[in-house]
Amino acid sequence: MKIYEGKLISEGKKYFLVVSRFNEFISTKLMEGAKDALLRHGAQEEQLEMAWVPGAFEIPYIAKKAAASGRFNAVICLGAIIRGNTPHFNFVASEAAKGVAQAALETGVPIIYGIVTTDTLEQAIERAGTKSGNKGFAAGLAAIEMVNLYGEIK
Ligand code: INI
Repeated sequence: MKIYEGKLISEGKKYFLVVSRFNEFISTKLMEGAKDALLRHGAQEEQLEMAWVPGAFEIPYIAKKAAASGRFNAVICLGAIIRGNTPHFNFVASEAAKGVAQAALETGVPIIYGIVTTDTLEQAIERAGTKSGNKGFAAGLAAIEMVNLYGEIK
């Protein structure tokens, strides 16, 4: 059986990061984590571009535009959706997840979902470089793997 696996080499590939400004304290840490993963696996700073969007709800719109431009091997979506006292959280979280998945399927470009969805601010902090690692770093690794895997399957 032939098995396909994406290598963790980001050299020569271009990445676009979409980062939400809402809960910017968390999303900046996720962005730094993703960048760290890309650079430490061989990417050069010049291969990276990023955009700030107001909130996670707006992420899919810009992720799709970046993916459809054909200039990037992968798009990485980063943000933090933290539960509040109203149902707003549910709408933002489900639209962000649905929109990112839809953008990836429609463009055929790997679009990585690095948006943390948590019940509390503490849980978000835990996922932004403390107790539970940095989900941005994990999203960066997933992007590298998907780009290489995508290139493997002819
Ligand atoms: N945006 C987030 O990125 N995280 C959140 O936790 C959040 N909550 O809970 O409200 C949030 N809301 C803003 C939303 O993404 C849009 O920017 C806004 O509704 C304008 O369209």
